[in-house]
Amino acid sequence: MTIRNAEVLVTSPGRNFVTLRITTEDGVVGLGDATVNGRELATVAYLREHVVPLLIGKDEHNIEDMWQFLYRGAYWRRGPITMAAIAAVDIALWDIKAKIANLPLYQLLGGASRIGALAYGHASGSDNESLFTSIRNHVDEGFKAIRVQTGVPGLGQIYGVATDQRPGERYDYEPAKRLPLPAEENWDTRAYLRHIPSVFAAVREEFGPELILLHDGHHRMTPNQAASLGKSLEPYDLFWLEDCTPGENQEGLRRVRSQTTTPLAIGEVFNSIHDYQTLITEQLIDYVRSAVTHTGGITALRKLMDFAAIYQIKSGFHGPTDISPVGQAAQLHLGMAIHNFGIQEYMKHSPETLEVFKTSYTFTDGLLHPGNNPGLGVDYNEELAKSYDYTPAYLPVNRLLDGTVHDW
Ligand code: CS2
Ligand code: MG
Repeated sequence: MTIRNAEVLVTSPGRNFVTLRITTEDGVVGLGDATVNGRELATVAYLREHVVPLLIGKDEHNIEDMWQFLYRGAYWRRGPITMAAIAAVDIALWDIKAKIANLPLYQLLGGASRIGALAYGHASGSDNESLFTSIRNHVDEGFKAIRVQTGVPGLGQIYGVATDQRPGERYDYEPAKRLPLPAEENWDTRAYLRHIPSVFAAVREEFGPELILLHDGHHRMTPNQAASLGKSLEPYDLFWLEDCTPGENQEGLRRVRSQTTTPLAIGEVFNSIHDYQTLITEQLIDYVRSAVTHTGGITALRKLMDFAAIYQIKSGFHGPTDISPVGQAAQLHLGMAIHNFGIQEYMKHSPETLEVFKTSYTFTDGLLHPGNNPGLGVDYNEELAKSYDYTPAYLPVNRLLDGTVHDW
């Protein structure tokens, strides 16, 4: 059997998504996610101009060969756009292989290693009161694990803080704004470092010791600042402190690791197993944050997790709304099968998005399950998708109070 057709589908139900649809000569369809937030059209062009012509007539069963062909054959390796394009092909081919086998994908990846995947949701508030409301909303929805982001006195809009929610209201935060230019946000790390420990003290006071809490430093601290925050958060028993310092400086984590026992998670902006070499072999992190879409697909992420398993490092796959339901389903299937699963990020997609992408995954008592439909279990409503035109959107840019550009 061979690949008869491959199409790059772009839609924007609330936010932009790029999906690759591969069809075999027998009409079996596979979907893959190639969404890179704020740079969507780059993967569209890479796929349409440089990858789709290479797929037609190829044997859809040879997933590893296809992966190597697209990675080594490109000569120019790695990077977010290349690896998202390869990921889209890889995910679609695994979807096809599982559909041909008439099995849910996790069965092909080794079967279920657990009854479900522990998931964490996003809670935020401009102050502690509104944060508590957001946390209660998530607890009421069944979340056992919650990421806490909060406003910082003196600073305006910052990362991860959605409009304050009323009781029962959905956390709705889309950082990529549909504007002609990136919005600029202000940042002051010292104000943040003074404020955050008091927030976790208040949350533990209000919700007790058992609720699983996570926090995202979003790449904003120096290694020494990250070490100091990690230490000051130790009394509040966080599941992890994420992206505490830019991960490109892998050695920088040695400083953090030597100063605190707060678990560390990194990797959502990484694109390759090579980005983790020092972090994993020196056990400088506890969780791999890569998303299947940005790391070359299921084939590559599974190898990364096998490497991490040797060092008892677990998964914490990146799952915000800019990972499409196709990408989320793919990493959920992988998360069900691998032994060293840690936790899955679950920022719920909008009702509009879930009308275009019909998913089979379920969320019960804090656990996600991919469902048992053949393949990924995601269908794409093309008619509806066509009604949502692509709309340029940018992630914000961050500036320190003196105007210096800083990590957003
Ligand atoms: C974040 C993301 O979910 C997370 O952990 O770091 O929301 C990130 O900001 C977005 O994916 C950027 O597109
Ligand atoms: Mg993050």
